[in-house]
Amino acid sequence: MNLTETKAWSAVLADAESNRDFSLRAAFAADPNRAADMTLEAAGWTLDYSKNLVDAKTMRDLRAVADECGLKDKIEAMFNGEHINETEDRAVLHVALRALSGGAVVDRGTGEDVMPGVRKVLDAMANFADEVRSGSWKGHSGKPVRNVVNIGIGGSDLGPCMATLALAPFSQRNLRFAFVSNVDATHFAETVRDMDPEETLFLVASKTFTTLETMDNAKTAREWILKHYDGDSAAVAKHFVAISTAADEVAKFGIDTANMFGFWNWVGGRYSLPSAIGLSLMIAIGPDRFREMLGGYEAMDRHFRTAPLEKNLPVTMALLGIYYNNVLGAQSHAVLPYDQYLARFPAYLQQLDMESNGKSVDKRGRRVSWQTGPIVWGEPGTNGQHAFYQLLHQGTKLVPADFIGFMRSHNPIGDHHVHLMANFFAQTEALAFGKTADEVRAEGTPEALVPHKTFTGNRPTNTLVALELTPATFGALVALYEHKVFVQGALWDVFSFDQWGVQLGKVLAKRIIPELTADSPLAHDSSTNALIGRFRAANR
Ligand code: G6Q
Repeated sequence: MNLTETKAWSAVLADAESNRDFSLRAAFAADPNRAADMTLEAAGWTLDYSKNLVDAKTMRDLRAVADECGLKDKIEAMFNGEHINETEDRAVLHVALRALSGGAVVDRGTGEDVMPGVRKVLDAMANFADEVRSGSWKGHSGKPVRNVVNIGIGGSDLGPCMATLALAPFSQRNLRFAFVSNVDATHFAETVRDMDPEETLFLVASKTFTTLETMDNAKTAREWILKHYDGDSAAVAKHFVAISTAADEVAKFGIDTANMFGFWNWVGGRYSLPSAIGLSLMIAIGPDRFREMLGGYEAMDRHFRTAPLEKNLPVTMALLGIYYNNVLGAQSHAVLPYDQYLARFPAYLQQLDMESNGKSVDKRGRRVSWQTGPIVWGEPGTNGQHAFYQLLHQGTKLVPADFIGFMRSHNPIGDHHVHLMANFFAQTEALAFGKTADEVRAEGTPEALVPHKTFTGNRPTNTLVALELTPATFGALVALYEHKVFVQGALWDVFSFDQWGVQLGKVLAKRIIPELTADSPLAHDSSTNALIGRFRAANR
């Protein structure tokens, strides 16, 4: 059942109708407990959702929609290892990667408890990470590693890249971490430009080990190493490890499968940061901190699975998003972290959310008549304030936004953190309450300027705060968004764990590759033919 088929959905629509003139100013004035009543806690995080365009009744009705859609059962189906990724016939068990304090987690398709494998890989990663960190893992010429370069793309890049930056305060600073993803050779060339091959370790991260971009970059990296060592192929084993589910492909590439860290087809790429795909992060912060991160993930998983819907952070954020997306017509959702360490978090979320819920057929393959996933975007504060916040404050679009901040800074220098957080608090206040024309006039503003200086307010935000950005709060934050995406996909009745939409472009690119270097006649449309012709002419 999708959200529009529930009885409660008509109540939600009726709420929106009767709340047409909803005003955050009026709602806060009428109810001194609004903020307290609309604040939730879980896994080190506080969510204040009081600055949203909803009242208690709308929230109740939204929760009723979730109930009618069988959300609780759907959550259980995921945690219980059922094959909820039906189009690929797979379990969706990224939650098992961090279920370290519990017992067995069984893949219902194979009947296998996945936890022994999870623990085994985690231990192998820890041993390897310790060797690299201590300098006992040596390159082919006997030098310890100084540069760790992850080669991967999409889910095999965005998570570790984002997380290695996010947890930099906990990382071993004599090691340098870099991420090469783009098939554009510039990415590789510029990344290794100042690196000494003898001190460089490549982690080739690819679930399938067949991805074009990753294989191109990995081959180029291998050539770069071999060139340095005059073709001595024994160097490969010392400068390359693989992270993959495909041992045969890894062996074909020439990496010793003893240096391979496995994961499983029940881990989706964009959910794979807590698997071996997080090896670069583990090398950066060490196995203990990595386990603290998994603990944070697990705390949010437990909360998601057990907390009643009205106290449930991922569920609440998902329902609010649905209200804006499906009722009030918002097309996008902004994520605005007020922490430089989370600079790549919006990019990471773009994949998590848009690849999961950017679908337009329901689980039975019928075209949906309701909106699905929003466009997710954002930048770290305060940079965004000096760029696109104008539109957030005075534009014609409804853009619900999540503001994410920390009470304490890892770099308590001068007044920076006070200034940062003053902006953080000021923005959601300004967005919610605006400034009326009368208030502008009362400042003596000339009448002609009054409309330009008026702020309508009523622009909805969530505020998410934690004491500090730590491995645990970081893990909990990622899990919070994973589960938010899950809830939305469940109510939209789409398959959130496949990504068929990325295939067509890949297939067409494979067809065009030989055409770019040949002179054969072209049989595309006239636009594509002409563009390819231009490329051929420039590269003759
Ligand atoms: C993520 C997607 C996708 C995937 C990349 C890389 O959920 O499946 O982004 O992670 O295409 O795939 P490989 O890890 O197989 O190289």
